[in-house]
Amino acid sequence: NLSHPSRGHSHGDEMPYCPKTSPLIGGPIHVSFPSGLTLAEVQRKNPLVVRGGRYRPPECEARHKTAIIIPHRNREHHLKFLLYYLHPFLQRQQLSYGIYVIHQAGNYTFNRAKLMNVGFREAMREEDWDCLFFHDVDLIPEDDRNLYVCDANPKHAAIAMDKFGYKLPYKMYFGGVSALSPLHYLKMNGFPNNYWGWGGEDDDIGVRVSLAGMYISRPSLKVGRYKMIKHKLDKGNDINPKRFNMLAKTRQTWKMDGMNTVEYEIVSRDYLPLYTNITVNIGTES
Ligand code: UPG
Repeated sequence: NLSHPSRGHSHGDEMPYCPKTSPLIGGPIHVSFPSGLTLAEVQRKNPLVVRGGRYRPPECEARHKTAIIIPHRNREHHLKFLLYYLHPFLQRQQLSYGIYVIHQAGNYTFNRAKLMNVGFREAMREEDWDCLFFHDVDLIPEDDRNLYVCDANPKHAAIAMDKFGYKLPYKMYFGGVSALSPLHYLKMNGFPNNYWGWGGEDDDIGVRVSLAGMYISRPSLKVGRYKMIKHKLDKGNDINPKRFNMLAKTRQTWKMDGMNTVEYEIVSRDYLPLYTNITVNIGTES
């Protein structure tokens, strides 16, 4: 018997679990960036997505509950394309999911990793997610066999990006898109809070994985493919000149800086039709 009692949501009392492999998965996806695309159009194409960007498969009980955490500021144009591709992608994988955009308030230097810590705490406050995907706004997955579920170890999903010739640039690379279970995340004390500006934080996170006694898992090169929406370095995200010095000290700092020390103020939480937007004041470099 594959069915189990309803957990009090709108589905019928007895729903079978979704199959282990979704029959809706089709493999490679042709990614292009249609001009004139609007969020209203994305909404129209995803009628089953509900308030806050939540979805559960209508025909079966999902085996996995995944939250997507997107660090964001001034990239509305990229966000629109990501939502356009990601909603149908996740639906074809028959996941129960929610999309969170963590928007840094103000004009102070951007801090991607700290925004991820905010996203982790705020998403887990709402729901018992079993996997969190930390997802750059400008990376579009190109194959829906790249499953947005967690592995036994932290997973680096963006193994093959077009900008690196669809190869891993170096063995410890952990940037772009990664997936951790709540246990993985807490075991490594989350992500660092003190990388302001561009660079280094993704390598620090990769080092934390191994310092916490875990490994990096990855999908195959064939499946973990991503197209990056081309962009220049953003205003307010200058290259962090301290990144090499900081990286050399991760072993000494990871337990003292991370999820156990993150401080921030929520400015607003908006349950929009295609995603939950959390605008947050993360302060400035101390
Ligand atoms: N971002 C914004 N607004 C900004 C700056 C950054 O939304 O003003 C977000 C956005 O999600 C973006 C991500 O931060 O995708 C990373 O910044 P980006 O300037 O796009 O860096 P890239 O050089 O494209 O990305 C690589 C890695 C990334 C890592 C970064 C710095 O893919 O994961 O964070 O290098 O190490």
